[in-house]
Amino acid sequence: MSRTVELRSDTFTLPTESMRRAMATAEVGDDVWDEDPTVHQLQERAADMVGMEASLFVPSGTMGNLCAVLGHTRPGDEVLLDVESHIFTSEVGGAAVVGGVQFHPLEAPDGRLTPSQVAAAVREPDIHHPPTALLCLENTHNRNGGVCLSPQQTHGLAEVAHRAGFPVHLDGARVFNAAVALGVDVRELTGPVDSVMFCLSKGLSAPVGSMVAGKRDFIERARRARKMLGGGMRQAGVLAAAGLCSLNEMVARLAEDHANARRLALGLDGAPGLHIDLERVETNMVFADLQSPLDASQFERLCGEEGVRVDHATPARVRLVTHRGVTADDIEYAIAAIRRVLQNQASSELRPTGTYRR
Ligand code: TLP
Repeated sequence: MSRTVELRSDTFTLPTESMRRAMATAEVGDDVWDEDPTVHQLQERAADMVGMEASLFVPSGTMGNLCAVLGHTRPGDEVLLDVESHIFTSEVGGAAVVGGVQFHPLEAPDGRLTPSQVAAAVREPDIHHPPTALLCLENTHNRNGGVCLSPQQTHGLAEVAHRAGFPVHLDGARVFNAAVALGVDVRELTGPVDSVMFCLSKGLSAPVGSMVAGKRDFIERARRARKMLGGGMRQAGVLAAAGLCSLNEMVARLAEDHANARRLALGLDGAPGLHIDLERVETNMVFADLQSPLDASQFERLCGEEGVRVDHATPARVRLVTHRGVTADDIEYAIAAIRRVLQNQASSELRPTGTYRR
């Protein structure tokens, strides 16, 4: 195999040389005792970047979202979110299991909830009802193709929640992708919400870790939740050092990943048996719908044989994600390989059924 182009996820990014150097020399302490200076530095820097009072370093985005929901709710509360959100589909129902909350999923066909939809879902105070206690948003929206919520849209949604008296948590695993794509300061996307989780370990290339940010008292509750979940790490400064490099060195370059995603989408546009909605390629993700008899798992396998790793999102949809480990040249290679897979499939479909094949 001449090369492998890894398009399954931006979670495959490897740490940079600068991260490895910073990790090797990081000053550390016991972070469960709140005595790790590098973790402190990361938490201050992260809070400042997203315009929040405080932040908390957590091992993963999943734990970060869970700490946030636990920090905002009590058992029996109801959480509004969209039906395709990562918290609802891909976090093993953790907030329901551990936090005893009830999810109230809303349909957002294009990945963006609307204020009127949220307003209509808020429960009236009534002895029969679980109290609506939290709205969760996602920016960029993973399962809807990496599309962005604008500052105005975020503001409009948050306003509904705040008027009804409950907070908003943003699953901003890729909120820096959104900020770069929209050309705004990330604070414009986090300013309207009460808490945000974002990942250091995706496009920002750190080996491990995510941040939860919000008001100081909320972060104290999230910190207790993190301890309960077993996420209290000891000399975590070794990891936080890489996270600082992510925030200081890796944000602006996300634009390259977006340009590569667009190049990939344009290069595949019109390929036989594949449909890509180019309008939805806003950041580093390309979702392609298969219109041939190939299902997504077969497509995934055939692309893998050509050295291009893609992931299936549904039985008829595949996801391709660009990141620092994928060059513009890799994109050209991937376009040619994927077109070859589709072309081979199209020609085999043309063969009459029941004929002898060597
Ligand atoms: N997403 C992963 C997979 O779980 C699908 C990926 O490869 O995209 N929020 C969003 C929007 C996410 O996309 C993810 C991870 C998370 C939260 C959870 O982060 P981790 O993987 O660090 O727990």
